[in-house]
Amino acid sequence: MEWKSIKTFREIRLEEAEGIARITINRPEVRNAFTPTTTRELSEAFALVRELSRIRVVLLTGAPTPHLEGESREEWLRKQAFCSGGDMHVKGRGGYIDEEGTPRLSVLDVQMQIRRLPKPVVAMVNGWAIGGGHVLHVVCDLTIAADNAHFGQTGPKVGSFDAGFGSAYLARIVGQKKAREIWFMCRQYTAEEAERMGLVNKVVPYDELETECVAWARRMMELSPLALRMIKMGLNAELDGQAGIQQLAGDCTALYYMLDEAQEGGRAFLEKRRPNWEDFPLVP
Ligand code: 2NE
Repeated sequence: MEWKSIKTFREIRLEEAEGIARITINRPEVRNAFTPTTTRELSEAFALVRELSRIRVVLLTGAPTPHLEGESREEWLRKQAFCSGGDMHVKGRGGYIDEEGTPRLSVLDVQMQIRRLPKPVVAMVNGWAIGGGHVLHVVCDLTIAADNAHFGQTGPKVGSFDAGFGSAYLARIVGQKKAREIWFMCRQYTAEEAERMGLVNKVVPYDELETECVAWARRMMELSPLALRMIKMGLNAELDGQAGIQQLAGDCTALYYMLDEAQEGGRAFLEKRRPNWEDFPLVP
């Protein structure tokens, strides 16, 4: 893939190729932990890819560390990270402190954006997916993991937790007992274990990760974008209460506006006449 930058950021990269966007958290020196700057940039990137109609699928991943001299492949693989959650260096009272000194938990907004994005988002998990980084892959529509990846929550060990999507939605994926184990024990799980519990869709060798994700993206791009969008919103609506129904209903309204029946209502108002619904019989 010939990835081309869409926009330059400080802590992430946003690129595109052949209708696929690739968003990369680019802080490999701290296992791709996020700061308020990272989450602000992620929000901007997801907003941008939402607007770009040529983008049909989004991949989310972490930047690799450079190879150090004398470092074996195993040592290097062990370091690679998708995301290790909030940056503990900037965690203060009330959240993660931004450059102006304001505490923020804006990763929750990023989670919501991923769930609401009307396009599939694939977590391309190239290593550690830990803490808030684990939650990021959980909220993606699909997860493809490299065989070096490890998964887990650390919150109760480091003075944090995510009782929202990070717990409740996790339980919908792996079941209540397993979700409670993941949070109450704070253990790490291999990619193989994660696949067995339904937490990831597929595990592949590290070197094949991007090829596999691109193949999945291309497969989805052969299918109806609107059908995928409505399925995503329907799957969310079942879990998200009235907010989920509102999202699905919004998409239904957009579809309704494309019908002559809806046009007739608007036209009749502007022409100061009664609308004529006779031409639009309901199908059974
Ligand atoms: C990810 C993990 C398991 C990797 O272990 P290892 O042994 O491969 O690396 P190491 O030596 O721990 O880390 C390498 C460097 O990255 C930094 C470390 O401090 C270290 O820096 P140096 O000593 O080389 O200078 N680093 C790694 N993760 C970091 C982080 N999250 N923040 C700042 N620096 C980090 C291992 O590193 C690990 O367990 N990391 C911590 C994971 C964690 O507890 N994350 C926060 C969870 S809470 C959260 O994310 C959250 C939430 O619960 C609710 C809402 C929002 C966020």
